[in-house]
Amino acid sequence: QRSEAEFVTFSVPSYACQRRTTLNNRNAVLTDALSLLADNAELTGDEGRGVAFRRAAAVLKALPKPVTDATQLRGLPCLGEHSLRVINDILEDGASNEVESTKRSERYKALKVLTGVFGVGVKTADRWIRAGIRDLHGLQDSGPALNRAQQAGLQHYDDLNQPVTKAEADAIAEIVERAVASVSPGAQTTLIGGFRRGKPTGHDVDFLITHPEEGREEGLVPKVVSWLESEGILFYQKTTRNSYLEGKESGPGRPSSSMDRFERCFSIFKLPKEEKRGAGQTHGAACGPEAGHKPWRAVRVDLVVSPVSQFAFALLGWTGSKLFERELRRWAGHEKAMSLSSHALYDNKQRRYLRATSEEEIFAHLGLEFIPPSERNA
Ligand code: DGT
Ligand code: MG
Repeated sequence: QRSEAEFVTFSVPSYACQRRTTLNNRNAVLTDALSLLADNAELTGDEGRGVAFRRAAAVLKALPKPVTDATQLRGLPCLGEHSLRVINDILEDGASNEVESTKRSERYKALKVLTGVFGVGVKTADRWIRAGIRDLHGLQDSGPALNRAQQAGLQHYDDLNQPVTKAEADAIAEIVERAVASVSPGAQTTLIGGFRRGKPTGHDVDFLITHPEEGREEGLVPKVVSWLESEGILFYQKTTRNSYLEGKESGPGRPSSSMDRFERCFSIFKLPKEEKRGAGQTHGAACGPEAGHKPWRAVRVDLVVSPVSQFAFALLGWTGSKLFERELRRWAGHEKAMSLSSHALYDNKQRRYLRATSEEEIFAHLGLEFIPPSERNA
């Protein structure tokens, strides 16, 4: 019989943005299970339940030690009945029936595969499944009209579902920096998203571009895109223009939730394969199974352009993790009566915008201790 006193008990604050969450997750078995249930909830349109599982997983990610006994979790925030049941099952039996049967379910598998196609969201996948399409072969054969993004996604499904490494992200950063420098000298490019948080891999590579002179960043995306196109680097791109000011004119003066209105480009790069990228040494006959294949690999790249006056907000908003962002906005709204977006911070009581030129200042406005990117891995 072990007594409770032998167990470490944990204590964590309830908002993820109040916690330091590194990539060193000591409870991956538990958080993987909860993340899978979150995925499943989101794939079936139950966003509320998805967030609940994500919050529970994030609490476990912040713990300094592996959980060995459910009594250690007493008093922890965000662990609802359902999450606790799953955690208990895994601690006691090594697995959760709910997680295992979800993983095996035809619907989950089909939703995972179909939403794994670039350009396919939950609604589209759901419609296809109801039409009897279960996998990529089904998709190819039965041929529902695919848009340009989805065609690109299907064509390079394997490439786009193979994690991007940090080395590949750095190679892409070099290309993007070269493009930006040639179309707008003085403009600055910052690696954002998961790679800024120190992740070793990602599903895409995200960049934030700005120019130190306000206004000079306007129209930058189309110029960068033309440069990349002339170099034959783009396989696919879709540019959306900045609509922040238009939104402000037609609507109320404050930023609306998480909707983003930056000039933005969703793209797929043709990244030369490593042996072609390196010091110029090619291996000739040693190319093996890759011989005769395309000499590049498809990588998803997101470019976002922000005016320098909004840069700190854009940087904070695009560094993630997604849950960390969501929690920042929830904290701002519920605890501070403020509205935070990737463009601005509005104080609802003072009825004014709070300026900031660094992430540190935004945390200070929000009454939060500064959390560096490497500790935002909630
Ligand atoms: P990854 O790419 O899967 O390794 O992980 P992340 O964290 O880079 O995730 P990603 O690339 O989907 O997005 C990067 C961050 O940018 C994410 O944490 C939240 C933010 N973000 C992504 N898409 C949007 C958007 O449409 N609007 C806003 N406001 N933020 C976004
Ligand atoms: Mg990313």
